[in-house]
Amino acid sequence: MPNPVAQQLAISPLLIRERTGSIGTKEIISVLKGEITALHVKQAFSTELAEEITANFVGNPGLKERKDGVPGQYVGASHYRKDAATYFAEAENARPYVDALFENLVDPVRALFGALKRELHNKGIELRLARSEHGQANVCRALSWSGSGTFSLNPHDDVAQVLRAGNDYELSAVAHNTVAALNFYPSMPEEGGNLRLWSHKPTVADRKSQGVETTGYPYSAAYLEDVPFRDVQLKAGDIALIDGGFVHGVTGQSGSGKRRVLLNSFFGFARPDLVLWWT
Ligand SMILES: O=C(O)CCC(=O)C(=O)O
Ligand SMILES: [Fe+2]
Repeated sequence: MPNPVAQQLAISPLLIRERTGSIGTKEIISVLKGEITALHVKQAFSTELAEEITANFVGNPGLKERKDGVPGQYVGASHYRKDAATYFAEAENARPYVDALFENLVDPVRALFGALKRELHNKGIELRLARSEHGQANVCRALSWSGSGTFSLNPHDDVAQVLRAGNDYELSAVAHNTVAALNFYPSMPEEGGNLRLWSHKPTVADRKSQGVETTGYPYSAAYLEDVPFRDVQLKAGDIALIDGGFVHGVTGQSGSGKRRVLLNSFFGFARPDLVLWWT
């Protein structure tokens, strides 16, 4: 007999655009508006730039091990599970190390931010870094996941952490709109490390049922068992921009040499005339 109270998980179609070249502001805005789920731009920045940023990450004096339950190393600050005072103070302290990722280089994340800022300004919309009395967000953070097994970064969504950010964060308003996650990939392993996107955008009730209401991390294999997914096959020099409300994760990595390094930022509409950017 069918159980009327059994939760039926909703399937949302994945609209993924993939191409080679340079990223454009119009397509960034279409992810921001929720018109497409993901944009994968291959060879979006040069191998030379990718290698220099990777070397600056590996040798960075601000490189740290994550201690918040997500296995990985990082440079910069993450708002995940932090109150605003802690996050913005960390962002201020980490700024010299984030800047050191791009020493003597043209920072491709800041270049994209600048181009988007001009395009939105023409539409009467302000784009700026999230801030508080304690400081301002950085343009990006750099990450290298170290989970082992099926996933090097477990399946999760990026909205729960924003929804749960609390009233002292101006960015919590973005949780009601698309939370866009922007990833630049300076280094990729020989095999694996792909970005897996599942056809599912969890609701608050879904998260509660999985015990991940405040984190959106991690969703179990059992929960995702019947959900269709697609893998975005990444190479160094690629950019992936996704609607972070869809469950996503990073597949296991193999190969002897290169590690997987990404530059990540989040952004979204806090108001119809304001887009905030943070990490
Ligand atoms: O490493 C990736 O490709 C995805 C990163 C991610 O999902 C995150 O930082 O929330
Ligand atoms: Fe994510």
